[in-house]
Amino acid sequence: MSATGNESEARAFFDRTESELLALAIESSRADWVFNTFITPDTEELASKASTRLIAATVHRAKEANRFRTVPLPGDLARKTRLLRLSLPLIAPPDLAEADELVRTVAAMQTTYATGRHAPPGRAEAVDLQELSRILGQSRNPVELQNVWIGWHDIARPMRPQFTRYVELANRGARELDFADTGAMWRSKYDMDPDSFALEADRLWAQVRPLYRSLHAYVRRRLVERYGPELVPERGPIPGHLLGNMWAQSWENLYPDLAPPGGGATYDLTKILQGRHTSPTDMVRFAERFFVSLGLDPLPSTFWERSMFARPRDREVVCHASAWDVDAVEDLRIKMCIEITAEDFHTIHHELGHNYYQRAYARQPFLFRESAHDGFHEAVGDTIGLSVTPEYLVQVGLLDRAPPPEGDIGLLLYTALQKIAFLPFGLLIDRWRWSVFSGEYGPDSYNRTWWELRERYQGIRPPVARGEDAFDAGAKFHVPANVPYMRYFLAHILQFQLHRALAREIDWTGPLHRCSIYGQRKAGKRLRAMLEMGSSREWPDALEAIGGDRRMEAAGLLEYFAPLQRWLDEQNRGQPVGW
Ligand code: X8Z
Ligand code: ZN
Repeated sequence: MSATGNESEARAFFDRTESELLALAIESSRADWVFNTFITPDTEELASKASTRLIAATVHRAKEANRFRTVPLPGDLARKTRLLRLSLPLIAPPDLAEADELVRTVAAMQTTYATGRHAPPGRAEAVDLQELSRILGQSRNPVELQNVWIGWHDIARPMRPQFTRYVELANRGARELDFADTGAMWRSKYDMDPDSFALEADRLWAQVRPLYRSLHAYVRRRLVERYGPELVPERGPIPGHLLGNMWAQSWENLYPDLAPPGGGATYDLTKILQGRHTSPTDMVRFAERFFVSLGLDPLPSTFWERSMFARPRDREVVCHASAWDVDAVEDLRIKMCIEITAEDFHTIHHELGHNYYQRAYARQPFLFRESAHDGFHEAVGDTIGLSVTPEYLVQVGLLDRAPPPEGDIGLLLYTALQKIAFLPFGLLIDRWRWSVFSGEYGPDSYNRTWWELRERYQGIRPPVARGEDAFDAGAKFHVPANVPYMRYFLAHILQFQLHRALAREIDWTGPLHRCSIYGQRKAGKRLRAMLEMGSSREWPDALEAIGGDRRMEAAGLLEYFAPLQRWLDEQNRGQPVGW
């Protein structure tokens, strides 16, 4: 067949396929929304059914599209041929019973996670993850912390056999589409071969690892002072229940204990928001106004009518924050159990970043309604969050006066506890899952290997010995929910790269951590150009559209934290670093 024959055949095929998959994706999204905001056996079943239908159709069409893989096609069609088989994070086996079992298993694990409860010491009734997280963030009583940590991690025990079966069936699905396993499928989404991507992640980690080790050493020393060397080894890994977060993935709740002596007079955004009786809706309005200040449109009225901002009292929901574009055009929503805290203020910006991305690429064909790669999706809202500077808070009336630059080490330390502490965690979740999917880590060593990686990358250990009867990876949302995690590692590096690119766009000459693009239409235009591309081009093109670079690099991050790195080096002089 002639090239033009291939081209017109392929074009007709993708037109048909995209409208078919769009309809199924919307159906699945609606069912999933109802499941996520009203968990019952019925909604679990309906959501599973709709998801199974979408997966089956995607597999069917992806196999048909195999015939285009070896013929020359114009750029857009060649790209669609590549993206179709990568469009879902879960592929089911062809056998209908097995497909059904796989999708139901994932839904069941999600329900277990979302409905997990534990009664902390001295409390008669069991409480949810939010309440347990509050205790973990605020208590400094190691007995209570350990109890709450174990209580939550134990909710994942029953997932172990389900997870084992899920790995088996998901791999069977991925092989149907010619991937070695589900991990290889996840790693194939970055416009390079899966092995090169693994090396790329390592390359980025090597750039930021020294800063993480410095932060770890400083934090460990302060924790030794608080809890004593019996609990916190002076040269070893830190017990994970003492870092202010259930997964030790970000440590900003420890800030009051860690603030630079004398120089840490910053401000407490949580106190400010609570003092002003800010409502969840007010918090979302702040974030929306930021995007609008860049020249983007206000959110549609349906966003305010259909979003879920608070945990309902009368039903089980998935509280883990997420952003939705239910009709893949205008029906944007977020689902969050908002608390009036600085942490949730940032998470709201994160979620609206997703919504604004979704809306910007809504005019692309269905298969390009995605981010450049998934790290970009996770980075956009966080990039805006980096512009929540003291000067910005003054501008929007949340702060009377910006603190003097002497307080900047405090500010940087706070941000590092949020974002530098996160990096090894962001990396290791999928380092672990890739090895699980490849069969290198089997069910008989799930927990041992999990803790080996936690220790190697993060330098933390569990509060008590955890055997193979536990399934501690399952106590983190994205594992039972089958959400790939490397995207967050990438986003934590990329957001500084994007922030620096936008700072340059507005000719910013001050320190990066004091730069806010609030109200800067010129920066908004750049951002928008990148967002509107969706996944129509390879991600280096998107990166170039915003800042000129074609590679992901940690240079922006390292520049942002350079003053803190110097300060940490001084603090750590003569002290043990590493574990
Ligand atoms: O899951 C999220 C977002 C939704 S995409 C709230 N994040 C990761 C997490 O909570 O573990 C954002 C940062 C990392
Ligand atoms: Zn996100």
